[in-house]
Amino acid sequence: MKLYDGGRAPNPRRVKIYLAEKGLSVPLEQVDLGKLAQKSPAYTAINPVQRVPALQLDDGTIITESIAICRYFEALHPEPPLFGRGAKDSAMVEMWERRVEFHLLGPISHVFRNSHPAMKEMEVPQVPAWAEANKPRIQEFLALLDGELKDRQFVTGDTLTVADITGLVAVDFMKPAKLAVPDELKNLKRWHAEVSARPSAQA
Ligand SMILES: N[C@@H](CCC(=O)N[C@@H](CS)C(=O)NCC(=O)O)C(=O)O
Repeated sequence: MKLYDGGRAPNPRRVKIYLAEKGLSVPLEQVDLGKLAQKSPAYTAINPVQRVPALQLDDGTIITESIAICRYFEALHPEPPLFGRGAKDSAMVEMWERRVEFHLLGPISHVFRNSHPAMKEMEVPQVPAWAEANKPRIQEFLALLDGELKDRQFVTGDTLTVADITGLVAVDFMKPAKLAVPDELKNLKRWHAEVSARPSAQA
């Protein structure tokens, strides 16, 4: 088995943090995004969508999409549960993971990909206006999340889940996207400091 990784890229980082939280280790193979290796014929044969991460199983099966990869490991290693336990809890984790992915990580990525000069060859065409359009959406969702975190330690309750992992990666990705969390969002800052202090955050 091996995981096709992309250095500091946010999506493979979600999987690496997840694996660290589970205490699992998987051999990594680097795909050099700086050299557009994800677009090479060799990698396109692995993932026709030309994105990382991708997990290759020993029988040759390829699983892509960060959450699909995490779910594969969750089924094999259910403890500690990072996708919730039981019908209601699992639905809440899924709901929050998708909210964080679609309303935070996605928009931050749009800003980064459409405004950063280093992304010129990867995001074709770059649309600076789309970067600008996403900025207020990010701030709106951060404020919403800050309100939720007033009474909860983690995004969905009192234990860490994949929703926190996606959230951590998203907030850390704000730095290269040249975005900042406003100082008044104290609950969000407290949560971010706490999740960042976990050894898994080093991934
Ligand atoms: N929905 C995918 C997103 C994967 C993705 O966008 N990966 C980025 C790195 S964070 C990538 O490979 N980008 C290369 C490109 O855009 O050419 C997931 O959840 O894994």
